[in-house]
Order: sequence, then structure tokens, then C-alpha cells
Amino acid sequence: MSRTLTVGAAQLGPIQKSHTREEVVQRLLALLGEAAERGCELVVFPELALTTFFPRWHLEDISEADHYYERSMPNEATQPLFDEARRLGIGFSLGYALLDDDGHRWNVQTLVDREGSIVATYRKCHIPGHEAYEPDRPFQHAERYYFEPSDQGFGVWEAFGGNMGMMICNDRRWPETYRAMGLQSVEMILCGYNTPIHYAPDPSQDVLQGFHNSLVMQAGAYQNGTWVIGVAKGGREEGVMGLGQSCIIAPSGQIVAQALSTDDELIVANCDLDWCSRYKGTLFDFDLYRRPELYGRITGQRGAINPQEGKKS
Ligand code: CDT
Repeated sequence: MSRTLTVGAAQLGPIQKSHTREEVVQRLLALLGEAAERGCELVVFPELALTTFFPRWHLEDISEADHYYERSMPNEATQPLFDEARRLGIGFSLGYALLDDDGHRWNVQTLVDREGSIVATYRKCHIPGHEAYEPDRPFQHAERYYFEPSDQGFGVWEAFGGNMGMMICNDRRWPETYRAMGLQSVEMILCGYNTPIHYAPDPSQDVLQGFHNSLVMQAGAYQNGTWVIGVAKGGREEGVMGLGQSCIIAPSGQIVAQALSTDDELIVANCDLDWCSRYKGTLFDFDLYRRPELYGRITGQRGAINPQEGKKS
């Protein structure tokens, strides 16, 4: 039986503060319709795909941001997306902010199968940016104020005929993200992102945003023998330019499709999940070649130490 999955990366252009959930869902539905015409079985939408990227503003009272969070999924605004996807027989993955019944705030991505059932909801593990207001920045990146880091880690789920994982934006920059899923035989990682071009702590990185984006996802795909589907919300949103460059990356590390615009744009690839075994069974045969007995620092330590510290010069 063929294990080729036709996947669409449904990049979004900007979502302004004034845009309603209903307007955004109409855009998602248009991309879903195009995906159906192009034969997709799974469509991946970006991180925080239902609202503007609100962590760019710091609000003294966090409850003033409550309207940016979903309280359940599906809900009234997103039910049409669930209904249409089910009617078309297409699965999808959607990023959004979740305020749960216990008052916890998560940055999540949900995977929905072709029958419309939720497979899993992943909580972002690496929360970038800062917590306190930083007046010198042209815009904030206060994700650490708005979201808790996941308490669940990295899962892999059997769905769509393969082993599926998820990660969200900044997670893609950390090799541990891919390896934690690689060790669970992941064959496809779905990743939504919002990456501002301007990085205030070190603006020399601005011109490298596109390079770093593909660098980390191509390396993660290759080193773990997995497909990676990276999907942006890009373009000028509330005056802040976001990176597009959504891409579909093969287990070889090669980019097989890439968005050309920073608008709503669907890119599609036929992803052969059996391609993964060519890497997992050879160069990256973990069982044969890994040296976990030497990797203790990776889980035992967070920050880097200086080996010279405490030593006599
Ligand atoms: N959304 C998100 O995680 N964005 C970060 C921006 C850099 S940290 C300010 C990213 O890693 O792309």
C-alpha cells in the first residue's frame, strides 16, 4: 500500500487587529477549497491562525487579551472549518491560543483527521521572547507573558497512515524538538510559525531570518529522517513585517515546495512517508549509532557552563 500523503501548507498573509474570527475562517475555507481541488489529504495552517499575533503588545491586565484566546475547539467561529473539512474528507492542523477551563494559557496546534475527529492538541514547549514590558523595542515579543510552556512535551501520533508530530514556531530552532520526536519514529512534523523579520536583541540577524528558517527545518528533517511542513503567517501585520517562506521539506533535507509570496498561499507536495526509512535505516539508524550514555548533559543541564570556571589558570 502506498504511503504517499498529499499535504498542503496553507500560508496566511497578515491578520490585522480589526479582522474578525469569521473573516479569518472564510480565508481558511478558501485555502481548504483550493487544497481539495489540488488533491490534498491534509492541510496545515500557521501558529495563532485565528487572530493577529497579539504578543506584540503588552497589556497591563492580561484579561484584556482574553478575547484572543479560544475557550474550546471547535467553537462557533471554527465549526464551519471543521464541517467543510469533514465534508471534503481533508484533515487539517490549526494553531491558536487556548485559555483552558483551569485558567491556563497555551499556544497550541490541533490535528484533526479526515473524519473530523481531533487526533491531538500540542502545546508549544519553547516559549521565546520576554515577560516584562520592554519600552526600547519597536514592538514587543511578550509570548512569555501570554503563554505557559508545555507541561506535556513532544508527542507522536498514528494518523494519516504514518507517525505524525507537531511543533510550534520557536520549537523549530531547537534540535531536541526533532530528536524527541525522532526517537518516537516520527515521519512528518507539522509546524506553524510567526517570525518577525526584525529581531530587536540582535538586528544583525534580520537579513538572515529566511536562511535560519530553512536551515533549522532542513537540518531537523535530515537528521531525523522525517518530513517537515513549515507554515508561516507572514506579511505586514499591524506594521510588523513577518517572514513567509513556508516550505515542505523531505527526509533528505531538500525543500520540495516553497511559498513565493507573503500572502495567503497554498503550496502542495506529495509526501512519500516510506522515504523516511531510507534515512532512519542507514545514516541515522539511531539504535546502531547513537551514544545516549554520552548525552547526559542534554537532559541534565539547561544553560551552558564554562569548563574553565573553577579551574586554576
Ligand atoms: N512565534 C515565535 O515563536 N517566534 C519566534 C520569534 C523569535 S523570538 C522573538 C521564532 O522563533 O520565530
